[in-house]
Amino acid sequence: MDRLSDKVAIVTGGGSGIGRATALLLADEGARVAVADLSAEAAQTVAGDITKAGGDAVPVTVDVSSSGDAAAMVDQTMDAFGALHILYNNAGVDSSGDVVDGDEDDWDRCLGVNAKGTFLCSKFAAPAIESSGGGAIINQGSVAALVGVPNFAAYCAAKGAVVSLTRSMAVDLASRRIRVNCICPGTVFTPLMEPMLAARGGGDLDKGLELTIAKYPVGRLGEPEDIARVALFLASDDAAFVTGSIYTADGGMTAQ
Ligand code: 1HS
Repeated sequence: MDRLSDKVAIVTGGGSGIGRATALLLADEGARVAVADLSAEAAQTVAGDITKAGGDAVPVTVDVSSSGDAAAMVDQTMDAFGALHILYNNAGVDSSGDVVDGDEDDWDRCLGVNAKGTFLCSKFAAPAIESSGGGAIINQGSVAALVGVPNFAAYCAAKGAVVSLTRSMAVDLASRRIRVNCICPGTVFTPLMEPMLAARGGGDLDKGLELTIAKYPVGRLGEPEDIARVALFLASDDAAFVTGSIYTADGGMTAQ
C-alpha cells in the first residue's frame, strides 16, 4: 500500500531494532525517510537497504541528547527532502540498577537520551512539520512507564517522563496541526535489551529470556515489526483523530 506517499519521516534510532523495522516499513508505504542514528554506519546500512529496495532515504548521524545534533538532523532532512511530516522519537538507551545501587551517570545518560532527546528532537522538528502542513510525532515510551520493572529505575523514570511529555505536546501542538502519541512496547528482543535480560537471568541470557517470556500472556516477546505497525498507524491519516494517546503493544503484559 501507499499510506505515506508524499510524506517525509525522521526515525531516530533507525539503525537497528524497532527503529530499523519502522524505517523500512514507512519507506515501503511510500515515505521518504531520514534514518537517524548515533551510529553513522548503521544509519547508512538501513538507508542503503531502503534505496536498494526502490525507496528514498538518507542517513543522518545524531546524538539525540545534543541540541546541536537534533537541530542539525532536522535541517539535514529539510535540505534533503524539503519537508517533514513524521518524527518517530524511537532512540533510547537502557539503565541498570534500582534507586539505591543505580549510578548517577547512568541516570543522567538515560534521562538525557530517552527524555531530553525526545524533547530536543520534537522542539526542532515541530516548526518544520508545521511549515510542511502538519503531521505526526510518535514518542517511544515503554511498559516501564506503566509498571515498576525491577532494577530499571532510571529507565522507568525516563519513560514515564516521555508519556507525560506526550500528553503535554499533544495539547500544545494541536494548533500547529501536529498529532502526538506514544507507544509503550513490551520487551522486544533487540541488542538494547540483552544486558537487562542477561542480568535478569543472573548472567544467563537464555534464563533471562525464559523468565521474561513468562510475564507475557501471548507467550512470546515482541518483534520489531509488531511495534513498527503501530507506529505506521499513528503516523498515517488512519489516526487523524488520535492524539495524546498511549498505545501499549505488550502482548498483554500490563493487562494482568
Ligand atoms: C525495554 C522495554 O521498554 C520494556 S521494559 C521491560 C519490561 S519486562 O521485560 O520486565 O517485561
